[in-house]
Amino acid sequence: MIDLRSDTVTKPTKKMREEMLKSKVGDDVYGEDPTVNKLEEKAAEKFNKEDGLFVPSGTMGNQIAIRIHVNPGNEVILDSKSHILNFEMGTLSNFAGAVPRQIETKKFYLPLKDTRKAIRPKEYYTSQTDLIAIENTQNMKGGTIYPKEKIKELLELSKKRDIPIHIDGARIFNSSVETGMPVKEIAQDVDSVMFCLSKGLGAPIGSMLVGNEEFIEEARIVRKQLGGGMRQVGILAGAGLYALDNHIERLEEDHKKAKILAKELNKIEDILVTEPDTNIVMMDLTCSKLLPEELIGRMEDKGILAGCIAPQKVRFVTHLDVGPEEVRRAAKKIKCCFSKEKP
Ligand code: TLP
Repeated sequence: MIDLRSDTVTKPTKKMREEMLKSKVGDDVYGEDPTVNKLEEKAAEKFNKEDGLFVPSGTMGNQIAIRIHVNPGNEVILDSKSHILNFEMGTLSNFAGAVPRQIETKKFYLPLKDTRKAIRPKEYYTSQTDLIAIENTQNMKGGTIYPKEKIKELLELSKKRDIPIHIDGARIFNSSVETGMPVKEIAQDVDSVMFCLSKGLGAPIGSMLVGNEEFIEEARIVRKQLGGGMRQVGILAGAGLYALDNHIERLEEDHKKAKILAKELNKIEDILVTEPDTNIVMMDLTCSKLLPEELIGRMEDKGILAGCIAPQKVRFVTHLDVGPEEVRRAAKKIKCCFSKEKP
């Protein structure tokens, strides 16, 4: 099977497993796991933030941040296509008591004017806006990079109106590698960032939260409330450290593979595939006779896995475990799935 459902499917490499095996461990709830401590320091350093926290998943990282930034009943401004809103099971409302104020936009950023309008007035009888959450790269928008100048605009607004900004940076290293901008620059002055070790970076489990000391101190408490306090978890932190040391630059290869795939798929009639910024290729089937579910079934019969994460759209994600030749092979087979007769 050529698995292009997500970059979450990557398996730890032999070298990563060796590193995991060597990792020193301790009880992290007591703060005694040396490998976790090292990983948290390293993450904070990379982002030029005061501190970091290892969390089991990206969802938990985002939700901890929302819980800290937002008072129950208050609002978080986010894109209507954001992962936080669409794929985190309503946890922002269920756990943090936050009200989503979503902005519908076809752009690859939150337009300043719309964001300003979405901020609630400072009246005691309305919910207040406590957070702006952005995503970089943007999953449902085909792995697009959130433009740095647009983050700057939001930061000015956020300072003026005293509203923190959180980045769901599950794939922020893809954005960094593609733009050549270090993550500390992308996330400069932003209040908190979550990034995933378990996606393109290839670790089996784990995400990180970074922010100031006070934020991370609170995050540690909220993580424990959620049952996310882990014990001898250095074996996983070891994988994370290995990923940060060895798997960042190689993300460029995933982007190249995505471009190859997109170019080939674009030759198919009646479908639309835009040139990917990073490692996510979105195929729009609106004008095709084939339904996404049908295509997915046909592809599966030919040994190719992909996902349908939005209406009329099929998503392909390139990653560490799929080489360029496999991607080319996949493209050929996918093309056959569009021939009139069921292949
Ligand atoms: N995304 C997964 C699915 O949930 C859709 C994927 O396959 O892409 N933020 C963003 C932008 C994400 O894409 C994801 C995972 C998360 C947060 C959550 O991370 P996990 O899966 O570790 O909870």
